[in-house]
Amino acid sequence: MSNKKQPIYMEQTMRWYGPNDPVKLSDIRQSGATGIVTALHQIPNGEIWPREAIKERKDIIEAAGLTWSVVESVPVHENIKTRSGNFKTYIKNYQESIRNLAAEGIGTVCYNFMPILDWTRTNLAYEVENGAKALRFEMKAIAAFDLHILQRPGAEAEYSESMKQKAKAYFDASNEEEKQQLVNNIIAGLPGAEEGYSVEDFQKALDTFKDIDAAKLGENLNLFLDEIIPVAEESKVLICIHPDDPPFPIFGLPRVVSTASDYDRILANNNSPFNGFTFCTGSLRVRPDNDLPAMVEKYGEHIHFIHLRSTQRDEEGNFYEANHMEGDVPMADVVEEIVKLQQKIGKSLPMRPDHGHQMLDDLGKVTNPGYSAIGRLKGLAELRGLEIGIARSILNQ
Ligand code: DNO
Repeated sequence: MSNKKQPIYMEQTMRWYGPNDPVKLSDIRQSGATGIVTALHQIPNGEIWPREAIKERKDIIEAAGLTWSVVESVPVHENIKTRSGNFKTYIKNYQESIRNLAAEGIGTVCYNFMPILDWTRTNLAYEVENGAKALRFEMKAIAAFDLHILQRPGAEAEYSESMKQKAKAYFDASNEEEKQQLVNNIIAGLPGAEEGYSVEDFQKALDTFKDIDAAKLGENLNLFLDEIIPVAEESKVLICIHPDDPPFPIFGLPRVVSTASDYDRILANNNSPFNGFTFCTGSLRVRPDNDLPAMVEKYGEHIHFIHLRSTQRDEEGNFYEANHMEGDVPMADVVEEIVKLQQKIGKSLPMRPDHGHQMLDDLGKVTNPGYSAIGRLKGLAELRGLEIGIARSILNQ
């Protein structure tokens, strides 16, 4: 026994939305997680995160016996994505927030570069076959919103005839309350999204991207990183971009972090070890062309943070969030690559079990969609066991 090598395991973390989260730090502690992933959601997008506010939040986390491991997210202001308005000030503010986080000892920052909307789902209570509830993305619901509620100019040309028919049927069969629910689900802002919109404001926000295609947005991301990564290096803060969710264009908006070639482009611009990725398996695997174990192997040294969850897709682009060990994500293969990576780099990577079904007692509670306690606890328990089993079998044969 004694001559067995001690494997390096992932750092188990959970997302916490701050003092108003119905899932308390004490609940998270009981899950066995040791790290917290959170953000100062009260600070308006674009403003500097003051050192005192960071310290105050960190103290609350530490008083609960936990560590603030990762910031998810310091949001990127829309003006930075379009390089318009006050973008220069917002970039300076972002640099300052990184320095302030570093000064408080927080060394990993997640962000995304999705225009206007953060993650998008159409149904937040899709009942799976055992009665638990999952998050779902349905193409015909997106098209119904786009064509019949938003009535976005040019949208007609972006859907096939059969999708247009399905969208019309879906819209006609929905009552007012259901239509309102759909609007809220799509544009009011899911947990963690720092912006919410009315239908009118949403169209105005879309208009700000009318001259920005994927090439331009990719360039704007590079220009942002040109200014952020040197500060990250100086402050020793790992910066990690979350993939697009879903990883294909919606509402005519460009996407720049959906595939391995997007990863290549980001690293070709700046290959610093501080420039990296939040490897979100559930988001990436909505595209069948993303080979997740191969991506861990290839980009491993730039993977600074891991979201483990699964999705189940169909040919039309619909998907729902499957149990962590089911669906299209080959979870055991992914975890095996992560185990190998950690031994290779000699470092434990922070991981959170992403989302989870609303189940058991949580079905009767008000929860943040995707972030109820029990579903994530189940995910974490399964992932922890999977990792231990794999590490033992590949490292101690
Ligand atoms: C959803 C999350 C995203 C993510 C951001 C990162 O559950 O994974 O909201 O936090 O896109 O900036």
